[in-house]
Amino acid sequence: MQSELRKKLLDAFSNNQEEFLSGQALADLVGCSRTAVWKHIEELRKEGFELEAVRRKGYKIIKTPERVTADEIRLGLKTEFMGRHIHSEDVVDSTQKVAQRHVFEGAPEGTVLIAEEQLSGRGRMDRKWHSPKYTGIWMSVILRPNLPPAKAPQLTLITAVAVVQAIEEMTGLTPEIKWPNDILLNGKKVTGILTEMQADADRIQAIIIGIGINVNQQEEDYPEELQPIATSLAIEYGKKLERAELIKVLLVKLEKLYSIYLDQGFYPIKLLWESYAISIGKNITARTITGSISGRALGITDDGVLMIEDSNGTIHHVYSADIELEK
Ligand code: BT5
Repeated sequence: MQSELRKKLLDAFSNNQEEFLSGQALADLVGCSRTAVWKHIEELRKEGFELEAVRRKGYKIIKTPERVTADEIRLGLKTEFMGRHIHSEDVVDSTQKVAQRHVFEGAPEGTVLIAEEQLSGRGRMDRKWHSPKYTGIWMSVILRPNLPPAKAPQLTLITAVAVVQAIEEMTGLTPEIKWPNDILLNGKKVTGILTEMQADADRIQAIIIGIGINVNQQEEDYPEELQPIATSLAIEYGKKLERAELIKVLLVKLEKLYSIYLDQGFYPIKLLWESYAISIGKNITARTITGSISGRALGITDDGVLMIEDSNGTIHHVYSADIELEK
């Protein structure tokens, strides 16, 4: 009933786009009281609609929220399985959590969960991921590769290459990858990837790849502590982007790279990954849970593990860490 009223209200605005509609006119068109109209207008505002209100003239919608719906993504999506099952929600705690529920219910490979806003978006080690409404791409992809759990980190690297290629195609900008999961433009983070796994001792049951892309934020949209380290495509490219379009391009790239990986192994991906990586050949410090290792980043192994050579010539294999580049 409520949504029926909302639909009628939106129809009334759509059919009279150039005009202001008074509360009474809207109430007549929709068939409800003026108080009900007013309540729905407040709801629309909360959803991101901008309405101009002029005394004695009424209301006019001047801007609609830039929603991304599952239907919009399905329309013209050129993939075989990636994103063929897609669920979009307005507000979630974390798309990773929503994905976990779908995994549990048997969601097929390539299932995608997206949300307009995350209230508890997370990064690695339970760090927070800032995910404000309508500006970014907050999505999780479910994969079910028939692989041993040790291979899971490779999926982060495959995804990073797919994101870089998608951004390249949409903007002409070439982001850089900072091992293992940061994608940077002009040294600031534009995308973070979080790979989580459900596995038996020797087989992966499901991998959930969380991808957070800052698309249309402006600098002031970030909390102060993120402003020096975070950026968005709109900031770097100078123009807002259609998020649905970027998602579609990304799903195509991801499907392609993932299929290459399943057919030919990690080597072709490794070559691509290294061509976009900033840390290779540089002096870096890797902070791991057990301590720090400083030295020269040699590259990644065929399994996606980072190799660092310290000043004694010892080569360390790093599976998980935060990387700092030496200036
Ligand atoms: C990551 O973690 O970079 C992984 C982020 C994954 C987010 C996606 S969104 C969809 C899915 N659902 C989720 O709940 N998560 C995934 P990490 O490397 O730990 O980096 C986290 C750090 O990045 C934070 O501690 C901040 O310093 C910084 N940060 C937080 N929000 C940011 C943002 N929007 N842009 C850039 N940096 C951010």
